[in-house]
Amino acid sequence: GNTAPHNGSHGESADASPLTSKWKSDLYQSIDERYRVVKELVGSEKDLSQTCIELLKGTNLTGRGGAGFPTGLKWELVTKEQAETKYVICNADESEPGTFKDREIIRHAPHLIIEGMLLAGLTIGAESGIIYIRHEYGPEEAILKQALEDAYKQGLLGENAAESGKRFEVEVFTSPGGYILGEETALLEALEDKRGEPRNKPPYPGQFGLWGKPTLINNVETFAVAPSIIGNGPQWWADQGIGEFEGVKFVCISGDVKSPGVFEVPMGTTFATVIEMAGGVRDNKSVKAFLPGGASSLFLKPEFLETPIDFPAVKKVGSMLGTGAIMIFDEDRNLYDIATNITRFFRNESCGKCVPCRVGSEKGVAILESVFNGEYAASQLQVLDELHETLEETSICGLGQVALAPVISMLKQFPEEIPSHGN
Ligand code: L3W
Ligand code: SF4
Repeated sequence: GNTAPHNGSHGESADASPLTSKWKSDLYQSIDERYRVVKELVGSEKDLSQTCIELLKGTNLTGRGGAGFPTGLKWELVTKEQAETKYVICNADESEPGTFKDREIIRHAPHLIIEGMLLAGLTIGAESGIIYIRHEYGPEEAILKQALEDAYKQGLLGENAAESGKRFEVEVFTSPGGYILGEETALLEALEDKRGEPRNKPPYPGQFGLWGKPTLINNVETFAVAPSIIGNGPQWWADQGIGEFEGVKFVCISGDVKSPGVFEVPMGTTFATVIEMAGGVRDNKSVKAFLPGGASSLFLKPEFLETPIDFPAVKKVGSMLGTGAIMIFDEDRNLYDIATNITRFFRNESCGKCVPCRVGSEKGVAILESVFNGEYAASQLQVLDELHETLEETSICGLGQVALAPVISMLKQFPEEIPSHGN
């Protein structure tokens, strides 16, 4: 792969993001190199569909929305579906607390997302793509619309997309708002103008998606890295990581660090290194705990800060990399309070479709608050284990399944944080 240093200049954005200098040249192509991959592929003799699937399957790329389903396999499954109409959807409804990487990618490299969607459309045999964006991302939506206009002007999108002889169009849809609408099937319901509640899965959107048609849904970051992988090959992707770890990851770091922000890091970088990149812990305090992958992940002790950033590696130490949203809590933070607040968030965002999640998340918050206020003895917290088990087994979507997991991980690992009130 071409790893020659690039000065990061990309044409139109004068906004000096802290992110800019952290991007690698191969991902962050200059304006002249835009849409290089799709143009090369369309111009070659290769079967574009088969090539894209093979190259993606040749890597360990997994979905960057947090759940980590293998990307190449997803593209292949949707390709194999027999249907006249298929859709490509980019999930830009970034709402997981602590997660703001997709916003940076949209701001600084919208053309990579469009190229990724176009490659996906030509691969699976879809003629339309939709970017589903959260409504608070107004400035980013404007950037995307400008980039789409440019892509149409260049002939990348339209009746004969990139001179492929095939039609591919992309439009932006603004989410009506709400965390749960980022769940892929709730997102589909919202697009169909229905109440935004998750559907039962299976069938997965790959089989039964928008208007019942096979639909490929990927996260912003997944689409943005796909062209580089397809253009440079699996070995290049593997080489981007440190040692045995493959590829790159966009991480967001927030909480008690001096300069919260988004960084593109090689897989295998440690959490401790990302803290350093963010200027270190605020006021030179020490870390009491951290969340490696957003509000849905499990709390980890500081001894795990040396864990390499990688999906299996974080799983091995008992949490998950999720969306790559690293939240740092210093020695003076009250973890009970923080974990209760996370539980409140899920309680508030529960769509109410299933009873265990609707009632259970409320019950969880009530128990946590009662112990905090001294109305219940701390021993009551044991009930949360059973409640979590019920929610995990009976909730139809990820929200209910993980609603109580972070607080339970906190209680188990940091029992000293539990309010005692002398009992
Ligand atoms: C075909 C199969 N496709 C799975 C597809 C599925 C989906 C993807 C992952 O997210 C996570 C949770 C929370 N044939 C398939 C298949 N798929 N099996 O793979 O599916 P799944 O069900 O594992 O997860 P999910 O519902 O996509 C749940 C996390 O999301 N979360 C919050 C996320 C917030 C953001 C954000 O703001 N950006 O991502 C909250 O619950 O941790 O792990 O495409 O169709 N056999
Ligand atoms: Fe709605 Fe919760 Fe059920 Fe998900 S688990 S569908 S958020 S009630």
